[in-house]
Amino acid sequence: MKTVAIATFAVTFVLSTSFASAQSVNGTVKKIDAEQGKVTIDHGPIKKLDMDAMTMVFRVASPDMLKGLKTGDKIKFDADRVDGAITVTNLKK
Ligand SMILES: [Cu+2]
Repeated sequence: MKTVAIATFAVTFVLSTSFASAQSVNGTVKKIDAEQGKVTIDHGPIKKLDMDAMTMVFRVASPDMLKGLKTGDKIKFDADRVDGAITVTNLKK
């Protein structure tokens, strides 16, 4: 039965990773601070961070993520706690 157990684990792993990557949050860019590497986003609920919808400032993992972004843009993003700061780890328009 060992093979069955391994197969079950593999399926569970694939399902959980694809679920995690589908967890993008919808938001609207309210303000961009490229110098500080920060962006203010009016965002929907973020289950992972136990957060309701609100407008707040995020750090960005890389300043490059702010390039081509402007106030009013609708975005999809992922956020996580990095060194104690809520950080946008992935962002797309
Ligand atoms: Cu928030």
